[in-house]
Amino acid sequence: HEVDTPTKEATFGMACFWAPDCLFGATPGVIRTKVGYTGGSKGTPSYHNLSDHTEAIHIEYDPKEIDYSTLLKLFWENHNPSARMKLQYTSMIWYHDNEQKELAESTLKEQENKHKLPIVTKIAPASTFYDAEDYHQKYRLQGHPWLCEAIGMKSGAKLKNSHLAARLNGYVIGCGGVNQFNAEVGKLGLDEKTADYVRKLVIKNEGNGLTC
Ligand code: MHO
Repeated sequence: HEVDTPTKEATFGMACFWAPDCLFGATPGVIRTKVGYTGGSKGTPSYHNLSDHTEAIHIEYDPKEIDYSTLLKLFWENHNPSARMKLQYTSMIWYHDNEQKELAESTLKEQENKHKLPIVTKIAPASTFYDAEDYHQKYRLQGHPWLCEAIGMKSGAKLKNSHLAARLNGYVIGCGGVNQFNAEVGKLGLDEKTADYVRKLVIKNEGNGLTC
């Protein structure tokens, strides 16, 4: 089941991009996610040759269902903005408009008041986003070949642009939790066997937190 609705974009750097792909993928109001590289000045980065780019999550969200402040809250709560990491894993907010810029700046100030350690997060305008290799897209979902086959998405390219794949990529590691899964499963258009397969994983992994 795919969703065709007007969306807005959000882009964050939160260290290894597999984890936020799961987190945001299972967040209500998020329509699609993809992982990639951005923020640098040199063209065509790849996983083994990032040059001056950073791993990033790109989110398409429905502004009628979720606002940017909620996405920012998830951003701050789900990585360590004080960790001094190499550029590949640095904490970043790339804003897409002035409203996002202002919200990012005001939440950064809040974080500075809350944390003892300095916040290293940088805020910058969004620039070219280079999609990561297909094998990085919906990485946790790709760890379940039977499930990918069952939803007819064996290729990373299909997974990358799919609402259903974004959701399942979160659910397989327990993001969203079983109550949300049960409330939403009817809309996802899964057959019974596939729904049961995913539900078992949500129950098993709920509360485990994000893994990378
Ligand atoms: N833990 C993973 C990180 C990969 S991430 C997409 C690894 O060590 O390969 O950077």
